[in-house]
Amino acid sequence: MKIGIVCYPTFGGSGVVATELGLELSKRGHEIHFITYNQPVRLELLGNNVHFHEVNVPEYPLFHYQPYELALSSKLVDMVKLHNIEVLHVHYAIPHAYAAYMAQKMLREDNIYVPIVTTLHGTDITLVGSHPFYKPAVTFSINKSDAVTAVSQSLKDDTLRLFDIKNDINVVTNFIDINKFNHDFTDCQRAMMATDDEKIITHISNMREVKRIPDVINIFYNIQKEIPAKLMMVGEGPEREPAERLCQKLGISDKVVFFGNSNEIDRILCFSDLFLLPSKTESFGLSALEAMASGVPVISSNTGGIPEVNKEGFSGFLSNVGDVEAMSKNALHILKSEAVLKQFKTNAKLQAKNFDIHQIVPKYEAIYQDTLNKC
Ligand code: GMT
Repeated sequence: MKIGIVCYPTFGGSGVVATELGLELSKRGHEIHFITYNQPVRLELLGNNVHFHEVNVPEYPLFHYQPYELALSSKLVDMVKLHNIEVLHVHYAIPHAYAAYMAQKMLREDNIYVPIVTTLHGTDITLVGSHPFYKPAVTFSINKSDAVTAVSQSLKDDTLRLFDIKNDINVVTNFIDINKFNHDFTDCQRAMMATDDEKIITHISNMREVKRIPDVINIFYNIQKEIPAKLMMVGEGPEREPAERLCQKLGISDKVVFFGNSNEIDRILCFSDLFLLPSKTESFGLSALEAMASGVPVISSNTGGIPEVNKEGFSGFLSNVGDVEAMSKNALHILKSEAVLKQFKTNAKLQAKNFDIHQIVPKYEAIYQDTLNKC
């Protein structure tokens, strides 16, 4: 199939999922066209069946806001015509499904029908979508898609609760290429980050308020009071600076490393002992899955789709949002005993295998085929 993929090309989970999906589909013989405003961050290899088409938004002083959706719709029309794209897979209802619908209507004028598959990732539903201002556009975009998927059962339930949805929603969970994370790096740089007796705790996110960054710092503060430990903070976002100030205030700055955005998540996870994800909400929690695939147990909140990913008492522990004390206690339970830590590391890897890319991607292929059969 010739498949157009529209996503946010940033470090966020939805962009990562869209990119990994496109790459895997290309390996399976499909021709993939990424259509977005920047080359997706994890898209390193362009080749015969992987193409990137940049959406340019011309700057007109007349416009107070430059119309990205309009530029995207026009680009989609042009690319569908030029490359005979058969299916558009858009990640996020707004603005991507919305723009794709406009493209679909324009293409209809030339008797071309291209089905739209929309994947919901969470932020558009739980945070942005539920804002009354966007509700009509989100509802419309979902209902007008030819197929809709959600990355967890919890996100599907939230969508049905918050919006008046007439379409079926298929749960197709996020996935991971286990082999990519099954590393035995000969150059795993643990020794550069910590001494042998120190445990390494890691958090990866775009450091927005929803990630509850102060909880990450406070959990680590409690951990390091009892055992030697270091904290690796990976990612950029508005909560980074306040977090650095909190570390200073608590007197733990020398034990916390802020990396900024990284394309080498696997290299950081390879020396991590524990992953923290105390978010206020997560439709899925891809970073937790990436940690588990690297054999890193997860201490998380029990909200949204996280319980579908992290299994209580097996791959880690889950607590109520904001319960820093319980999360610290559980973290110490895992970290204090080498035997317990070893068991949780093994379990984390086992749990991650349930989300193997090779089991999940055929589900998308079946959905694409189904929409084509209905054309
Ligand atoms: O919240 C983020 O880190 C970014 C956001 C995104 O749009 O990329 O992540 C959402 O989609 C990911 C991939 O499906 C999920 O793993 C995240 O849980 C989800 N974030 C939220 O629901 C807050």
